Amino acid sequence: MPATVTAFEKSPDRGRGLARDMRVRWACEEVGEPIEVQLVSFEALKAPAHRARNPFGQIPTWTEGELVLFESGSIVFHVAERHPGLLPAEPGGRARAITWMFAALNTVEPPIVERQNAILAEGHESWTRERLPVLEERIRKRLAELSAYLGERDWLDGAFSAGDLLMVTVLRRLSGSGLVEEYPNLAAYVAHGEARPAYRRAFAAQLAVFKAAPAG
Ligand code: GTB
Repeated sequence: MPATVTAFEKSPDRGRGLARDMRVRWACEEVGEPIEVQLVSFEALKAPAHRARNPFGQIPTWTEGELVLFESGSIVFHVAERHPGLLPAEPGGRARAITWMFAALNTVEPPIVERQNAILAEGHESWTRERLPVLEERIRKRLAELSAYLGERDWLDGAFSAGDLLMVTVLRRLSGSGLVEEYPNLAAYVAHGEARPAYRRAFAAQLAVFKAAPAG
């Protein structure tokens, strides 16, 4: 039986593939692992049945028989570990790809999440206008460092890996801000990820959910 992944019934990103189920969908498409997607309302996220899957009441979760996982990075790692294609077999390359997974989630994503929270949750506060440039400078620092490392490389370390998959989804969270475009090699890197057939299938699947949801 395929594993079940939870996703927003009605994603606030309006089908732009910015919510974290997109990472899991993409990883599964890369390795050919079929999944069932269970759509969850905001109310249901905080109900005991969902908190039994994720104590923090968030998507995505992964249910595979008795195994229940949460945290998108952990789920992507679980998928990548059990199939060829997302982690190199050679131990050094594998360890470096895992390092990039952590870098995407622990070093690059936090300031991006801060900015998104400032806009979505604190946009009405008087101090948000002054705070945003500070948050954007923090993001630029990380983007500049990543851009300098990436240089002319296609991917972060040799072949495409779960590290790239997570990094591309993290950078996509800046869509519409113009920040990634300040670093042409990062913009090209994101476009390269988005051009992968597996990415396109995953994107289409989450977009179909948004299109099928009643307006409002
Ligand atoms: N660290 C966890 C992980 O990586 O899985 C974080 C999970 C998480 O933040 N999930 C969010 C959630 O369930 C959805 S993805 N939020 C509901 C809640 O906390 O009550 C974050 C997200 C939300 C919206 C947009 N957007 O509109 O663009 C983008 C990303």
